[in-house]
Amino acid sequence: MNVVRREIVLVGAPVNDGAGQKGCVMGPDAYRTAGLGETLKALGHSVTDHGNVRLVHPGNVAPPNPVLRNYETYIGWTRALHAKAADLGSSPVFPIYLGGDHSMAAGTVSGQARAAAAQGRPLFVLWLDAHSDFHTLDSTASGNLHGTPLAFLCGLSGFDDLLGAPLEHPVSPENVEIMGVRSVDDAEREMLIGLGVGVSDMRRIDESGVGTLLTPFLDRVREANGLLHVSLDVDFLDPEIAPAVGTTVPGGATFREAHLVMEMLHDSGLVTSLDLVELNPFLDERGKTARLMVDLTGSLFGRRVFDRPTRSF
Ligand code: 6HN
Ligand code: MN
Ligand code: MN
Ligand code: MN
Repeated sequence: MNVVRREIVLVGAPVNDGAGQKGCVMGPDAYRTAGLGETLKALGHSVTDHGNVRLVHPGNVAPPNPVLRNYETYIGWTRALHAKAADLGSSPVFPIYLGGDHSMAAGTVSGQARAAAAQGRPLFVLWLDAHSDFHTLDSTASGNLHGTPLAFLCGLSGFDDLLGAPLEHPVSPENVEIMGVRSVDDAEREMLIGLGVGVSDMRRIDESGVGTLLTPFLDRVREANGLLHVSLDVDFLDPEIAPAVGTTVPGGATFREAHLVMEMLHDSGLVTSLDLVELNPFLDERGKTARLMVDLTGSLFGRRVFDRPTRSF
């Protein structure tokens, strides 16, 4: 089976203000250094690096909750990345957003959702993460805004400052699947259940296997003629294989579970945009995590051991 040649665009999003620790700002360059572009080209794709998106500071905006950290830069990054993603989503390219902490997804996914709506197609989101990132600006206790983007994207209230108006094209909660979670706060759990967001936590993955859980979601995307955005948080992976993240939680996806997800996503042909988030190169061990993330991206773009059966009987 031949790999479908994609026109890939790399977009750096050196966002760090949503995380509790410094270091994600170096993420985009770590992916470049680890050979992301070369890996994708070797698979037969074309790759163009658009460089890094620049933050446009929105000016003074009073935070609705005193616990929020760096509220104004969350607004600035969301607007800048929303505009970039809405633009890229309206062309036939495949954008890969190189983070940057997960707060960047408020911009990338809302921009992709705008572009999807313009094509009359629903956007589905696969959120691969140890956390659900489903806090509102009221419910967050840490004040770290990387814990909030998925609630914003699903249209929960209180986020109107981000784009300066209510979110026009929220992602429908039933079109979201969160996989790999093992750390959910009480307030998040109630909202996830109330809205019917799909959650495959690690316990379900242990019992059923990632493949069994992923298949029905991909079937739904296909039946709805949807577009699929994948948001891959480094902490989806077990910290033993991916230490370079500030929010490690034990018991994450194994090397093979993660590759199988990527391989199945590739074979589905449904994925149209990707975030690689939360890589903190300052915490890495000689580039190990950055290289694994590049490798996983390679699987998403068609790398396989054999491209056809070795025998016909
Ligand atoms: N991430 N639920 C915790 C909080 O601070 O709200 C952790 C959030 C982690 C966010 O990993 O992208
Ligand atoms: Mn996350
Ligand atoms: Mn996480
Ligand atoms: Mn939380």
